[in-house]
Amino acid sequence: MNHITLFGASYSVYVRIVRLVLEELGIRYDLAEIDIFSKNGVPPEYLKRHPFGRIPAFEHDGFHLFETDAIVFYIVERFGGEALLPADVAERARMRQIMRIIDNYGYRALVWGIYVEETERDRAGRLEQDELERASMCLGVLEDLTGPLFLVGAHLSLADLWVLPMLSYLKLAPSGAAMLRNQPKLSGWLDRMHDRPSVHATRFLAERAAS
Ligand SMILES: N[C@@H](CCC(=O)N[C@@H](CS)C(=O)NCC(=O)O)C(=O)O
Repeated sequence: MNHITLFGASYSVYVRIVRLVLEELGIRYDLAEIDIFSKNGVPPEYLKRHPFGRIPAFEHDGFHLFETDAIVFYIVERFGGEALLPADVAERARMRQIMRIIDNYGYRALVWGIYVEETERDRAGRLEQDELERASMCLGVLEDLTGPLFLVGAHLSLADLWVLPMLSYLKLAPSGAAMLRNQPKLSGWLDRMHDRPSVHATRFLAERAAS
């Protein structure tokens, strides 16, 4: 297997997606902390790993990658993690749909629009109606797609590991927690996911502080 290094920060939702996959598959790795939000900006050395200055970046035995989707599929295919991909074609398509919904519509609305604004910019109780509606619409879409056991089908899939970090932050924000209470399938799923060792092992500092 040799050596895996994940570059990023333990507070990052995208870094956590990759960590969850590694933890679920029992793969050892090192996390090299890179703070792209430091007052000095993205460390210039890091731009060689990720020219767009985002996290995570990844290295396995001299093979370099960035972009979470590419990293995760490399890990799954290289290290025999196919159990995280539903066998059924329709379920696999649903998994990818949920992953892209959370990337394209969820990340900005839920993490930046609600969590960061309320908990880091002190806007709890002062968000505009359209900010709340954007997030709540996205949660409603996910609620409709959520299955009875996991987000998709009868087994854990990449969809669960993609959505978990963002909803974990959302739940720490007062408006986010209130929105989740209106989505019973999604909040039941989130509670069950928090019992998994991989989820516990990768908890955000803010979650540990809140517990
Ligand atoms: N498309 C990238 C997105 C990664 C991403 O946005 N990561 C966040 C941290 S969770 C980041 O680097 N944000 C910095 C920024 O928005 O400038 C991927 O899938 O890896």
